[in-house]
Amino acid sequence: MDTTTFYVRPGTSAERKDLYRRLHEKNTAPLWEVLAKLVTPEPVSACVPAMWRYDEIRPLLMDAGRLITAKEAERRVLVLENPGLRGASQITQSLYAGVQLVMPGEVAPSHRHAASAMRFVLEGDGAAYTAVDGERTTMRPGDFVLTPFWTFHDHGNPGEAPVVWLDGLDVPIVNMFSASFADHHDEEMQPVTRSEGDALARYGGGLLPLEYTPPGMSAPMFSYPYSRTRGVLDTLSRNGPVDRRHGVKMQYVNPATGGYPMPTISAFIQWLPSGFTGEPYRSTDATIYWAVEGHGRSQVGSLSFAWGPRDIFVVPSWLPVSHEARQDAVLFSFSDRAAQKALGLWREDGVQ
Ligand code: 1HN
Repeated sequence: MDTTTFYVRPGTSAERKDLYRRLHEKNTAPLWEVLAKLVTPEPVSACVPAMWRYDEIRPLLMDAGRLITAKEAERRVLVLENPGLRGASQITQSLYAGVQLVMPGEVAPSHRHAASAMRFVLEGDGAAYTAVDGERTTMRPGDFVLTPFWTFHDHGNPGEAPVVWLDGLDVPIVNMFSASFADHHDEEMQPVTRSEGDALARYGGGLLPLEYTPPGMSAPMFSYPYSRTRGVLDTLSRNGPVDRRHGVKMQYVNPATGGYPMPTISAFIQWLPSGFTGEPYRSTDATIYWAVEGHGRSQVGSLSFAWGPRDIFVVPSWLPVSHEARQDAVLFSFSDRAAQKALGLWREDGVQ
């Protein structure tokens, strides 16, 4: 099968060109001139493989910390711009990612928006929090934290050390549908109405409130603490199986539905044993990886990314990726798999 073209563009003539000019004047166009670009036999993406090294990004983020407050910026974030999508605030065609800093004593004011957001905490002394729906959640390194669709959220850092986390949002999806709404809370910090840990106990302990019916499409708990996640990986690293492509890979779950934590965003955590040399894999969900522990190397298409803790890299749709670990390693990742699966679009493929 020819995988480069699905349809060959016809030749042209003076008469055809004249028709195209007349079509253009009436806001119409010949499909046969663009069909090969519109319908490709395999995914074609402007998103390219790329890597951001934390030790290069962090000094820039700290400079931003001196030059602008979280309050003035609303959110003090360095957007991770895919080099193939510069200026679009996109790390992939469908997702936004950034690195956010909240300095000691700062508050990022309470707001809400149609976009769903996830955070993965990189550094901090365990004092900072995100407040969602009346409950504050402490942000510790490795924690996976949600701020689902239209929930008020503010961040605060009463600690002594800067807190930094990775933000992932479905902004490009929301804007593709022209479905963006946003507003501010009346107060800079939303009132606390539930004590910390309430949602985790209520929904995240293998139990649910009696005859619970999920009120929405997002997980009712907002935090997946790394201490728990790491414990799971630790047990499974001994019990296996270790997949030849993924190592020990688990997905974050909405405990009320068994589905993904939010309707558009899926997130994953995987453990790779020391010496692991994974086989290539590809899928239609372009994926952002975040190295949490250990050192390794990932082959993404023709590029090879050597990573260590807190480095970020992105794998475009349908490009083969394979991972190697020099020592026991943990990778966090997220993608739009939830949205693609809901629309019946998602595909994966082991690559020979
Ligand atoms: C946002 O609300 C946050 O709440 C971070 O921390 C990044 C990027 C685009 C739009 C909204 C936050 C964001 C964002």
